[in-house]
Amino acid sequence: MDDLNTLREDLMTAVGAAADSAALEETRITALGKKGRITALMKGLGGMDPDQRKQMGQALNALKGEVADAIEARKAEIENAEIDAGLEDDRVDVTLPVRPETEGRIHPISQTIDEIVAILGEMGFAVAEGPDIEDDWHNFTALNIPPDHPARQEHDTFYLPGEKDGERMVLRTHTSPVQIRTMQSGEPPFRIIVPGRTYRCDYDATHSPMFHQVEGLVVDKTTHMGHLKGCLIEFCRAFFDLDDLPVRFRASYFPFTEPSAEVDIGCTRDDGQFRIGHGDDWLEILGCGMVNPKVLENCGIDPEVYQGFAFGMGVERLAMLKYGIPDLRTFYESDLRWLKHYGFAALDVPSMVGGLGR
Ligand code: 2NL
Repeated sequence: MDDLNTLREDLMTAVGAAADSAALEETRITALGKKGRITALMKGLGGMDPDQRKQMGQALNALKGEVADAIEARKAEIENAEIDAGLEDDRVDVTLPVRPETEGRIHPISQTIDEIVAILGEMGFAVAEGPDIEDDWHNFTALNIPPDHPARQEHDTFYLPGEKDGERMVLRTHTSPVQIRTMQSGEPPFRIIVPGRTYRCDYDATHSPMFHQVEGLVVDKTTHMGHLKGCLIEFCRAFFDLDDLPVRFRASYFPFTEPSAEVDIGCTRDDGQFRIGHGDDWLEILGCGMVNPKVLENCGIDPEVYQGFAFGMGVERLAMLKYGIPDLRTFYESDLRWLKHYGFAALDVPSMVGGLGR
């Protein structure tokens, strides 16, 4: 029995000292395994006389149960400790900086369109879109550009091969056909802007065969030239983020507006270097006018009841001026180094660029 007490102490000490699951399993095998110390003693019961066997058998069974219970208890302890350690290791440090990721850039054309739309959207314009392939009537005739009009030559039109309903289709030379479609299919008042791709057969340092425009149109019963001027002066100042930017309207001609004007902003120019803002020079940035009554009539709107103003701007030109991009052709070369330099981070959201109501 003394031997058993020593064995109990030995085994209990070993169980208590087992530091992990593997050590505990080893202790279990030492005690209760096929060749374990308790197992060996049990095998010896056969050679004992009945009284001794009964006594020893009970003692051994009790010891076996005690050791097994101790192992189970220790096992639970170890497992809990292991889970705790795992949780400790896995803890997330929310103060760590984010991992660097290769990030895309917003193309300056997209950025500029987003900025223009943000400013005019805040004024109450809705965005309208339409097809890049147009028929002659929506691109020209409805806009008071009849077949023999000299403006047709100036437009360097791309014609599609073949004919549809007996006429050649064109790649739209401006976004105006979208305003025509909007006026034809809806009821005034209209307050829309139309950003989109436009096409002209021309290619040099300042012309790309595909380029972008944003046009605007307001039609209502009392719309007048004061609205046109207020809207565009405010637009120019918000877009270039200059409260006191000088803006002037210079008489011009477009077949679809009467009267027509070009809008210039103040700038300075010293030996090639120029700066937008106060100065002794002017820079043309967009065209505009009161919608020609013939255009309203072509769209089924009574020009005796309604009048409107319209404007159009070239996105590439505005992007080049605002962001100092010297060569138009680089916009479409898809050079990643260029895009990294001139592009914008996706989080620079132009929610209200510069800002109306500053
Ligand atoms: C420019 C000038 C302009 C328009 C576009 C327009 C559209 C309709 C009716 C009347 Cl449906 N006008 N658009 C008017 C004046 C100027 O664009 O220099 N664009 C780059």
